[in-house]
Amino acid sequence: DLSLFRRKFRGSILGVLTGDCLGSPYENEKLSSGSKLVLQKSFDKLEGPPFKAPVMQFTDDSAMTMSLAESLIEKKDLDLVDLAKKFVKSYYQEPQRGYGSGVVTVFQKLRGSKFSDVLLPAKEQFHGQGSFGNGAAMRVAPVALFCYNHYDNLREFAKKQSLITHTHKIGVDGAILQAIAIQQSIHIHPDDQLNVIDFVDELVNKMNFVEEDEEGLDLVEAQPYKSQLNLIKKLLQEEGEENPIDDKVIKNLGNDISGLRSVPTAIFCFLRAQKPIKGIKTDNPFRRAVQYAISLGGDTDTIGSMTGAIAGAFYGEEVISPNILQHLEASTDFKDLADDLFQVATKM
Ligand code: 8NA
Ligand code: MG
Ligand code: MG
Ligand code: MG
Repeated sequence: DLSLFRRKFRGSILGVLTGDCLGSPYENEKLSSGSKLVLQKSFDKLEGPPFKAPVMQFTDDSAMTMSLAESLIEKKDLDLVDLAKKFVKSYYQEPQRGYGSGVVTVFQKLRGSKFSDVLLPAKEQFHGQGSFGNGAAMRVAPVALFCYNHYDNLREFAKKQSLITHTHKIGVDGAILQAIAIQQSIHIHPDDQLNVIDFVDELVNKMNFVEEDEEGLDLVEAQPYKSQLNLIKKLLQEEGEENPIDDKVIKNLGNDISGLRSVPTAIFCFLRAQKPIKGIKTDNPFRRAVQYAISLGGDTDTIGSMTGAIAGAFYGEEVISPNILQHLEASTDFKDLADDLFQVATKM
């Protein structure tokens, strides 16, 4: 059913934008119960009757997603030199979009070396360790969509697009995991009852191979994402509506700028929001997921955005309030990008 896939493509890309724009005002906060109420009210207001207000700006998460989508559409393939050029061009046009402090060095070196080796600057980050930030994961949605019917390509493309900025195993595997989660969501019909434990088990199986395939650095945990996914399962089995243990979720899964302590959190938020969550008053499961992700605090724009990408891919665009979209910067451009990506991906 192609029209369902088209709606899922739009849902995922607009999900990136929604979580980013709505999450960024809370970046680095630990939300008190008062702030959580403010968050609830701001969602209510945005969803309600149209009103005049300046649009909410997107940040690096959506900017880099846009570059990746544009490159895939234009080249009908993953072209790392073109992608590096698009990332750099977009950064220098709008450097104020809240980029990570490390990644800016990569952009400077890429431009300074005239893109002679697009993989070198990222390798030099953090004394040769590479970045473990969530920056490669936060932008990966277009790869998941482009490769929605080709699992091997998805793994390879998710990894390669990471290497322009993130070479640390944690940074790369976070992007692969986020791409796989989006792809799984695309292939489940939104009217079917989602078995959240099966969803995680499938991720565990796939990440088992991903993490086995690669030589680890000196990580305490040999398969750290697999461990976090097993924690997700435990938390899902423990949590009831009356007992959302936010502190426990934050402590176990994390809410920071590293891939390891943000990608699994986004997946958890999507799955947890299948059921009501105390303090989050909405019947809309997409909103519930994104609002919950933001309410956990920390890297709110990025975790909100990654949650939105997965949830949007599952439910499709109709679950995202058009009233909210009207308040988001460039939302029609992002919708058009999703359509162009759909055109290209369905011809592959
Ligand atoms: P990045 O590659 O610059 O990584 C982000 C940060 O993580 C770096 O600045 C370092 O502090 C730290 N880091 C990453 N790898 C290592 C390492 N190997 N050793 C020591 N420290 C390391 O940026 P990114 O593209 O991964 O972006 C990640 C996040 O930063 C995103 O949320 C993005 O929006 C951005 N950001 C976050 C904040 C925030 O404070 N939450 C603020 C502005 C921007
Ligand atoms: Mg951001
Ligand atoms: Mg930011
Ligand atoms: Mg962020």
